[in-house]
Formats: sequence, structure tokens, C-alpha cells
Amino acid sequence: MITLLDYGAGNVRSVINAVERLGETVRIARTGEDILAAERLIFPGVGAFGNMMRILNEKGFVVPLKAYLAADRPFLGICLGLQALFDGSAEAPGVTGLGFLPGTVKRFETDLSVPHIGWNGLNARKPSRIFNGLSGHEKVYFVHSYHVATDDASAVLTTTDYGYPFVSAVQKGNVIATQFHPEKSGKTGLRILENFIRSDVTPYLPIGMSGPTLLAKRIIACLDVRSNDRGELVVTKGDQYDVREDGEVRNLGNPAALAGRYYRDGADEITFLNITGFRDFPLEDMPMIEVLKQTSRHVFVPLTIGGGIRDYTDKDGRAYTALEVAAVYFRSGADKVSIGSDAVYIVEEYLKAERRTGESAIEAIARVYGNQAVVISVDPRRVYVASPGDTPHPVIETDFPGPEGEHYCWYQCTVKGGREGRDVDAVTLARVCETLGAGEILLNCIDRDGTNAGFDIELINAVKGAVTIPVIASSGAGCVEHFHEVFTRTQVESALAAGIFHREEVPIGELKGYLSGKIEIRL
Ligand code: 1PR
Repeated sequence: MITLLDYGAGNVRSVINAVERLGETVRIARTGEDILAAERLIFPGVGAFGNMMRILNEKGFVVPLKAYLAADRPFLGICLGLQALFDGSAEAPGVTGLGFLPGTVKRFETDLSVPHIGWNGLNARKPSRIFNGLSGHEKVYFVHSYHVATDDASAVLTTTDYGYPFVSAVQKGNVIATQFHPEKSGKTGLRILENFIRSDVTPYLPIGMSGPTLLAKRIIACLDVRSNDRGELVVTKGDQYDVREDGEVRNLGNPAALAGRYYRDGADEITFLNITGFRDFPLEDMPMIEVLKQTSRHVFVPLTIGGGIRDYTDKDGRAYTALEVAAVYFRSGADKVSIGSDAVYIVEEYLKAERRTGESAIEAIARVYGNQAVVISVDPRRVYVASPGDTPHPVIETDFPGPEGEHYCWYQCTVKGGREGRDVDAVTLARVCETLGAGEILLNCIDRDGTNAGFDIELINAVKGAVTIPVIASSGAGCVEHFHEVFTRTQVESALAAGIFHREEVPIGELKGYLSGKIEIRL
């Protein structure tokens, strides 16, 4: 029996699913006594340090947790569950941590994109039970902007490199904590969890777990989901966002089944976009929530869900906030939510007021679940101009002239699935969303979507150059070489595709086989 500490923020469902997959039962700790009675305690933390400590204090969990740790009982902290063990965090100055280990939590100071998102390696300092059965060359999934810094070198279990080496796991006796997410690290992560759960495992130091580590470029499979005309939820795929063929919504398969296939094929992450979310009532869209629940039961890589993350009022006049909508998705198994149309409206308001309100969906969700949980999905389209002075928007000089031979263009943001263009450009949108607290940009391109013509390198470089958060390149992938091109001609951390995976033109395994040795990837 595993006891899980759920303080109410973030995706604990994935941890429960992973532990249950390993044949164990999970009990949620609801009181301090539950913590003290635990045989093995897992503390998965997601979100923001200040919010986490506030809830732990309110629930009366701090004293029993400290007692549990002091008694050297089996403990596995994950992500914030690691950071909580220290004295405090730069993320929430003045807020006291559990103080089990000496040191504090600090923000990454690097020229690389922050948050550190993706699959990176481990450099072990000492043997541990959790390494049993690993070769040491495996990569595990990280998503965080802060890392711990400790003077207690003996507690450091692993380091990982991201601009510089940082502490990625600690162990003191039976207390183990990882900055990475085992529940999101595929088979490797399940093995680590199993090693923690089983009582008969001995400490082990994998030969390959030494030397510098490298962050892999991520390959993301995207499933555009909507109801077809018979009311069934299907994966569809558009050509420049038009998903109908002979009047019917294209049906490329069952969302949960397809996600399972991509997981087995080696996708590093899976994204569901509920493409009619802008006009549906998101919390009544139970099939989408069901898809997420089903998928997270058997897919152990990060899941992002987008579509309909916004404030809305249902038919009975009850108002819901975007934060409430996001909370339901997180509880159902999502690790990140992606905001599309609403982000454009938020940026319009911001530009009008020339200041932040603190009230937008981006700010509200980032405050509770952390910046890394908020992705902005941008749906831009090229607008050609004869000269840069013809528009107030930032233009680029393009190698792909427009219909009248124009050599300049800007990228107009759209809403409602590309149906409506707005007076905001993609570069400004990305920059403002970063200011408001978004953790990642999913950069689509309507002109390239479904064309198999390759990623829009010019768009990607323009947006990537304007932000310091990670960018996902999307739209237009038609062959393995396009991924090589996007990873060598731009600085993006990940590339997403839909059509070529759905139509099995390029299986993910084949793509990774091609990239292996040329680009750092997770195999
Ligand atoms: O506006 O917050 O409700 O979110 C709606 C979401 O649905 C947005 O993220 C928007 O990008 C997405 N969306 C809306 N309509 C469509 C459509 O296709 N008609 N899909 C749509 C966007 C773009 C990609 C696609 C890539 C890769 N799909 O994510 O998967 O372009 O495709 P490819 O590899 O086949 O070229 P809200």
C-alpha cells in the first residue's frame, strides 16, 4: 500500500496511474495521521512553492511530514516534493520549507530557455535502490524553472546539466526525492517507481550514469480532436485548418487508442487539441475528459490539453473561470494546458491597458499550477506587405514571396480555429504571454498546416528570438529531413507533427532512428 500526499494542485492522477500500473494500491493521505501511518509515502508536487507550503500548513501536514522524514521512513518526493525538503525557495521569499535538508531553491540562471522542459540524463554520485535495472544511459522527464542548491554534498544522489550541473535527485537514508517526474518518464520512470515500491531492492550504481548530460529535442505527436457529424469524438486533421473532406469531418481514429500507439512508438509528449473548444462548453465536454482519463492510465509521458481553456457561462447561467476548467483537466490527467483564442484576447487587453491585471487566465493558472503548466497555442497566418512601412506590426523579409511578389510579411494571430484574424502579431503575442507567465509556446502555422511542405523556419526564428521560454515548432512536417532542418536551423526545443504520424507516412520510431547520431534525442 502506497500513501500519496495530494495537496490539491497539479497532476497527481499520473502518479496514481503509474503506481496502480505496477500492481500497488494507493491511499490518499487526508490527515496528518494518514501520513504517520504510511508504509511508503509519495509526495508529488506540481505548481508553485508558496502555494504548496500554504496548503501543507493549512492542512496540518507540516508537523507529521517532518516527523515522518525524521524517522527515516520510506519517502519519495517528486519535483516540488523535492524542493519542499529544503529551507525555502526564491520562488516564494519568506516562506519556510520543511528544512529536512540544508539549502534553498533557486531559479535557473542560464542563457538557455527556462523552464527546463524535456528529457535529460542523470549523473549519479552514489548507488541507490531506485537505479536498479537501469543502464544509466536513460533519459527522464523534467519540467521546472527552479532547482535546489545544497551544502550537504552527501545528500546529492544525481546531478543533471542544463547550462551548469544542478541537483536532480537527493537521497538521505530512506528519503529519496527527484526533480524529474518518474511517472512521466516512460518505462524508465516506471522502473524507478517500482524500485521505490518494492522492499527487496538493493542499492545499485549503473555504469552509464556518469559524465555530462544532454537535454534531448522532443518529438511531440498532436491529436486534433472534435466530434464528427454523428457525435463521436474523433482524431481529425485539417489542410490549413480545414478538417472536412467531401463535407464530412475527416476521421483518423480513436483519440485514446492513437495516443497509446504514439506512446509505444516513442513519442516524447502527446498533445490533444479540442479544436472546437472555443465554441463548446468545455466542462460539459465529458468525452474529452474521459479521453484524458483513459489515456493517462496507460501513457506515461507528458500530456497537454488545449481547446476551450477560458472563462465561460453555461446554459444555466453558471459562470466558470478558466482556472476551474484547467483544474478539471489537470485532475483528469493533463500535465499542461494550452490556451489559444483566449491568449489573443488577453494580449489585446494587455496592449490596450499597457499593464497586467493579474486576473487573466494565463496569470491565474500559472500562479496555482506553475508557469510550466501554461502553454500558449498560436495560430498565425502570413500577411504579405510590399514594404515594412505598410504595417505597424514587426515584419520579416521572406525568401517565399507573396502572390504579388511581396518580399515582406507579418504573422497575424487568429482565433476560433483560424476563422478570424485579429490585429495582433505572433511575435508580440508570444512576448506578452511570456511576460504574463506562460511557460511554453506551441507555434502553429496555418499556411503550412497539413501541407507536408516543412516547418516555417522564418516564423519560428522570429518568435524564438523574441522569448526566453521554450518553443514547440508545429505545422508542415512532411518527412524526417524536415525535423532535422527545424532542429539545425532554429533553436526550438521540440517539434510537433500530426498528419504524417496519423497517416503512418513517418512512424515516430523511424523518425528517431533517422535523427539519432545527428541530433540529441531520447531513444
Ligand atoms: O482557441 O483555446 O479553444 O484552442 C483551440 C485549439 O485548437 C488551438 O490550439 C488551435 O491551434 C486548435 N485548432 C483549432 N482549429 C483547428 C483546425 O485545425 N481546424 N488545430 C485547430 C490546430 C494545428 C496543429 C496541427 C499542426 C501539425 N492544429 O496543432 O496539429 O499544424 O499538423 P501537420 O503536422 O499535419 O502539419 P482555443
